[in-house]
Amino acid sequence: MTITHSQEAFTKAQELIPGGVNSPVRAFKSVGGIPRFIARGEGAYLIDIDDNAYVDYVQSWGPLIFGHRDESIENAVIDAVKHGLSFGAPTQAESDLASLIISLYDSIEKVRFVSSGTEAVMSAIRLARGFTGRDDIVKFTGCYHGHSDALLVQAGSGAATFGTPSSPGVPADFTKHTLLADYNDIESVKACFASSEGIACVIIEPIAGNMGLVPANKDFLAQVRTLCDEHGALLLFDEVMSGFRACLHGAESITGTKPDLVTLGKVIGGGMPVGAFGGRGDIMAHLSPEGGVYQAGTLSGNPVAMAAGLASLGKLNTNRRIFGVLEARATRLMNGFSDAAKKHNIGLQTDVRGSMFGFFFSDDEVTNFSQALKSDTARFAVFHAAMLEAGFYFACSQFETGFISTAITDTMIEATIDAAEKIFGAL
Ligand code: KE4
Repeated sequence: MTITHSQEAFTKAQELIPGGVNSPVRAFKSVGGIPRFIARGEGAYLIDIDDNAYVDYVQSWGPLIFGHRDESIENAVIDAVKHGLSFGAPTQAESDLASLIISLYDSIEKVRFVSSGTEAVMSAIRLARGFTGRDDIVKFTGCYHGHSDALLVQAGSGAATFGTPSSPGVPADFTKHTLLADYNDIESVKACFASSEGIACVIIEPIAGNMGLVPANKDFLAQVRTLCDEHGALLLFDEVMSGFRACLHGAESITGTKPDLVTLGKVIGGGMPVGAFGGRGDIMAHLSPEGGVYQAGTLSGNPVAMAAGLASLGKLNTNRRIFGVLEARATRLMNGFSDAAKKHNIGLQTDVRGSMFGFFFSDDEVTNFSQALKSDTARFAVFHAAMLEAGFYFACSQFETGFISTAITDTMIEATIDAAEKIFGAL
């Protein structure tokens, strides 16, 4: 496979843009090699500027559940563009998408649109703090909630549950109210509540996708809910990735635990920049201009982005069997990987939630971030490069999630399994 044009483009891009990319994970730093510069997407495929085609299991990190250039989404966007790009004034499309989301999430009574998942989470945290009058929040190691200051934290030294900045440029003062717990470990959550004057909210990816795919244990989520209720804290499900990817009615519908607030993104924008946060009406009523918690955005609810989101979500809503089809394909893919790994005595852990799938090169089950960190990332990097060379485009980090789109066929799944089996044999 020749990648001359991507090599040249990457060299040039690095002179212009830090790391040559506009989001760090795209630089292939954790897997090595040259990131492919994409010319276009077609259905299940990405085509790079050297005209190599890849079956795309990343789908822009989740948004493209119908694959690339879905006709109905494309037509909706083109039609919206012909009415104007942006108005900075309310449009019917915003109410239509809001109404659809509210109809699908039992926990969402009102919703506010923004332009990214980061913005959605940052705003929801401010709302939780404004509603409760409390400053402290709890997050989990291994969960990613966008790059706002208070959420760029890692475990403090020793047994401390308070967060310390994980990025230069974040003042310690900005993370001193962020407490860290361990995923699927209720004792660590209790420790946070015990060491705080008052928790505003617990934020969690109920189906974690940013340490690899690590779903929360149902009983654990129920215990977190109980702790929040006992202490008057809000429970915030960050479903920017899992929303409308795991199922149609939110993690609450498959875990049985109902949050107070939810953040969404990716699929609800159909590939255009959209984030959203919503939840209980009495909480959302505290948001400006109804209440005092300020939040705003020039392109929030952009009509072209709303059109893409409505087309994407509308199609999911009228074709609900899609989730069963996608889950069956994801399950086939992961079972195929498991069988191939066993055949070559390679330790592989796999999991599936709807159209989301994940795998770790590890002999042991992965239920939290410290276990995920023990996986063989060097082996993952070799696998990633070899699959790319074979024409299969997987996430360029072990700590990400893969996705199935409706454009990926059973034949493509079988070809992917065959390629993986050959690569496992050579590992
Ligand atoms: P954005 O600001 O990237 O739209 O959303 C942030 C975010 C918030 N919450 C969750 C659960 C998320 O997964 C994300 C973003 N996901 C990553 C993929 N792991 C985006 C890809 C990237 O950073 O380039």
